[in-house]
Amino acid sequence: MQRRSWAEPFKIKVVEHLRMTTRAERERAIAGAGYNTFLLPSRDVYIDLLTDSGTSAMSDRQWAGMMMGDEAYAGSENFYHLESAVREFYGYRHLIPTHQGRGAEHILSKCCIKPGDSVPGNMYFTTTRAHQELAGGQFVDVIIDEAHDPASLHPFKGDVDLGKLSALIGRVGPARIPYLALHATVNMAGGQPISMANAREVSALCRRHGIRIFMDATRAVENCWFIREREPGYADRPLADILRELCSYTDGCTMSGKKDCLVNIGGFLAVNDDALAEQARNLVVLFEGLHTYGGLAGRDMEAMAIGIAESVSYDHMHARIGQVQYLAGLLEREGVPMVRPVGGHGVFLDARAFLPQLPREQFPAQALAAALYVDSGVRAMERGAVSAGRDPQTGENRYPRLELVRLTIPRRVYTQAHMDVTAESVAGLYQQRGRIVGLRFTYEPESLRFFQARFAPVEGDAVLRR
Ligand code: PLI
Repeated sequence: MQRRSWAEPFKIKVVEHLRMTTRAERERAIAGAGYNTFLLPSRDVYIDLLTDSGTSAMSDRQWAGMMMGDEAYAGSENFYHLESAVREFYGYRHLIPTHQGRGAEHILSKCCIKPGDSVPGNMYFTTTRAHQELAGGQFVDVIIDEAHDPASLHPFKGDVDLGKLSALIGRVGPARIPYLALHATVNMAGGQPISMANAREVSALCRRHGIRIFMDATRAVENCWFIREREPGYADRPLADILRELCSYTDGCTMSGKKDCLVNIGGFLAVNDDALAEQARNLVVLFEGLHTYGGLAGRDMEAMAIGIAESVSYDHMHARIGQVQYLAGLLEREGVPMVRPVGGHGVFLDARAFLPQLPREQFPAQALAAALYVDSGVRAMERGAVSAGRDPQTGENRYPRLELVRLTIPRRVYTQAHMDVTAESVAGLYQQRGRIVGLRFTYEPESLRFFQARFAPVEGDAVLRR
């Protein structure tokens, strides 16, 4: 069969110059950043794969929409545009804008969680769990076991384990479970999707017990692309239809608009319940801003409304996930260990298999991310024990089974050649993996420590020996 390449459904109108650095400059920069890629100034970064959050390139239509910002304090026209986009594409009745996803998580947690409650979810996310714990709740992981195994080829590794959920309901009783947090796709598992069948079954189980479901819809459209590709009965359905069906099994969502919605800032809470919406509006005015802007400028809401409509385009999503799969394919050919199947928003390197010589206490994923930066100026992110933090009860480090380095692909930003350079650097490091040195903490912040922690090599003064 003749090979047909995929390509982006856009062309480039504006370019942003990047600074190339030498290895000596990068060695100084990473030491200055305490071997934490979050602390690197972006001017020292060549290809920035730290995150896909807020790093998308907006379209000309979105930029035109920015000019239509109605910056009224109350009742901005752009709020109504966003409200109708959320109603049309996600199907929820009430929209409460927030400055970004964690603002929505904060308000939802405060509205619903009482001290001592259990909050089940298909794997934790850092900010989500932090807000659940801040409200006095305890996160309980109910994802299927396959999600914790980087080598499992399960097509929907984000699925909820109904047995684990039922056992929790039996143990604590439904009255102590304010809601289930359903992530679509599951970031910390490697961008793994949930299946529609699982969402349907989880919804039936929760409804039987009167437990609400709130979806983390941050990358739900990416999830819908996987449902279309992998789940029988969805191959010919528009992504917009699949999204509406997925949302119909839930009672609302928190959203970081900085991912699927293709904006640089913004988020929202959306719910169906009138009383909960009223409670949330009362809180949003305390923490974010008036309920018709939630900390956003009118122009930001307009860009998000347009971005939502663009995000459900099949051609957009096919190219977006196609680029992630392209990078994964290059690495796979070189035998680089990674989470499989490849997820929606990035390639997640399996740092334990990459660096078997480093014990968990030396944070292999943190060390690998730092070494990658030194080698090529590619910035990635640790998603392992540093991100997992300490158990609030025991104070001990949490060591999740997954110790990953995330190469996260911003939407509509980098070219295939950037992916080639990234793959060459990762593959080269894999061949010289014996030169990578473990790290120890020199400063450990109390909450969400991965953002600001500082480290030093456990021996010598380099994370990547020459
Ligand atoms: O960064 P925020 O506050 O807009 O959103 C928080 C957030 C919530 N849920 C999920 C699944 C996320 O991935 C998420 C943020 N993610 C970041 C920043 C990331 O780099 O993945």
